[in-house]
Amino acid sequence: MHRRQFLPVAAASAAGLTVAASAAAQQPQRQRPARPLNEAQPGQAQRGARMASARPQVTKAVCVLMPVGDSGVSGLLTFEQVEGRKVKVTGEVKGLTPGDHGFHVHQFGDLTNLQDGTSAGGHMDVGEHKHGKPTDEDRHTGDLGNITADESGVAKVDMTDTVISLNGPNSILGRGFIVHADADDFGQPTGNAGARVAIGVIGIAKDGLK
Ligand SMILES: [Cu+2]
Ligand SMILES: [Zn+2]
Repeated sequence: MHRRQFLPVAAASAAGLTVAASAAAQQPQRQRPARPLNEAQPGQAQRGARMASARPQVTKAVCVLMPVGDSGVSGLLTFEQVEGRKVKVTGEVKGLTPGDHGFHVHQFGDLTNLQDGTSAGGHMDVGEHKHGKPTDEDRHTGDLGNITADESGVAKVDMTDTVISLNGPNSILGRGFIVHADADDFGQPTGNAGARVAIGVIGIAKDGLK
């Protein structure tokens, strides 16, 4: 489970919808829904608040993408934390073949193997999810789908995601980023996106701390 699933509940109560509240009043025995795994337990709330005040918030991160092997693919990605839980991803990747290319946050910001990029590990996942589309409820944390290169091999990136974060449990800081040779077809277990053609590490931007 992750936060995506409980946003609509919060939104509904914020909008003043009373249906759920009155239903609950008529059923006092009703069990509370299970608490999502990544929600703080009551005892942790105060500790969390203290840590948050002591620790600066990350508002912006960058990832310089470099070629894997002799792919000739490179790029620059910028991640901005917007509206609390959303991350806006922008940038450009060049040197690609025209068409779709898998685009994922991977487990490790480890560039020691630039020949095939395997040092970045598999898809970043907080918890245990299946591989999926960015819009799927059940997806790896790092599943950002595809980018599309034009005839000149350039892909402009402009997407917003509500699962990855620059702060908290789903933080992508220090993780790896991979662009693949082929399209992510969203098949199991990792989307059949083929070889890794560009790799980078996601780090805090120079002007990214508040
Ligand atoms: Cu990948
Ligand atoms: Zn995945």
